[in-house]
Amino acid sequence: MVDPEALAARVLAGDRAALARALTLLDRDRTLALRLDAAFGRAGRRAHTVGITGAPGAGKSTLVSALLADATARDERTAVLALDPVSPLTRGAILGDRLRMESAAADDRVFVRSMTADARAGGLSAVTPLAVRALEAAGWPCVLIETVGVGQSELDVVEAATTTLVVLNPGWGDEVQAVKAGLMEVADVFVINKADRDGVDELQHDLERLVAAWPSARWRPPIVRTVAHERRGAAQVWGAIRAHREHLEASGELATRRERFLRLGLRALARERLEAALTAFLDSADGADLLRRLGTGALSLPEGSAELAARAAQPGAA
Ligand SMILES: Nc1nc2c(ncn2[C@@H]2O[C@H](COP(=O)(O)OP(=O)(O)OP(=O)(O)O)[C@@H](O)[C@H]2O)c(=O)[nH]1
Ligand SMILES: [Mg+2]
Repeated sequence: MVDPEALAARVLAGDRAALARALTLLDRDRTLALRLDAAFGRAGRRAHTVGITGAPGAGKSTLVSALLADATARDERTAVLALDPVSPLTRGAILGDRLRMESAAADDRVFVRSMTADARAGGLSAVTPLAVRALEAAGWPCVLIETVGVGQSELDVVEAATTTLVVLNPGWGDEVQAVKAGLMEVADVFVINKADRDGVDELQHDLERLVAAWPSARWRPPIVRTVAHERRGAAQVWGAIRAHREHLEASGELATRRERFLRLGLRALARERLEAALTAFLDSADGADLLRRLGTGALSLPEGSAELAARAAQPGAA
């Protein structure tokens, strides 16, 4: 049996092993996770979270490694959360990333953790805020969040970050325009990675045109060029992150970003509760009655679903 208060106290004291354990338990034992989170929330600590998104293979993990190296050289502490949606197709590649990044984690100024959750069930959306709050409680001032894949739930997660980096590559053809379109909206900083390749100026030009067309009141995302595997441009990316942070503080938007993050957590955890309540109601005698009335045609599907929603949400339902 894990004592949540004792574990939370160790996390708050900066014990790395306790933090690793708490993160493992988050997705395995949601009841315990919620008790840990209550203790973490009371501590009131905050981190700057940096979401890193982009098409598969854009160089997100390599960029994270470069950012870690640059931060450590300045003696800054940085945590990394690598989020893997459960997908049998990508398992191999993700494992490779994990091993590469975790080799950097021998340094006590770095904490790297990958977490897996079923994105289809919205698991990623619930795990992310809980994990970020655990890292904040442990005193990590900055958390880099890398997601794999560009599905809606991954985008939600990244969008809940304080600053979102969108990683692009030169020479992308029309086939990726659709992906790019989904990513553009969430960008606070554009990173042109693989700037050692042809087509950098063209991509920069396209991005500049895109940004110029945005409403003038809106933050203009800086465009930074990187060659991540050579660590080129990492310092400039940190500079852009700092500039965005200063903008958020000066404009008062920092509070809005925090609220966006908390909303994500609230919705994801509430959705889990509602799902559980729906299942419990359908499995009860009242649920069987509802299904029977639906089966005989006494009730339509819209009527049945309205009744289900209303009755499952009642305290003490089922
Ligand atoms: N030429 C060049 N190659 C790079 C650069 N950055 C990364 N790569 C290579 O691009 C490949 C993909 O890099 P990753 O960092 O795994 O990309 P990712 O975006 O994390 O990929 P997923 O996690 O699978 O979505 C690797 O072979 C890297 O070595 C760069 O700046 N220039
Ligand atoms: Mg990766």
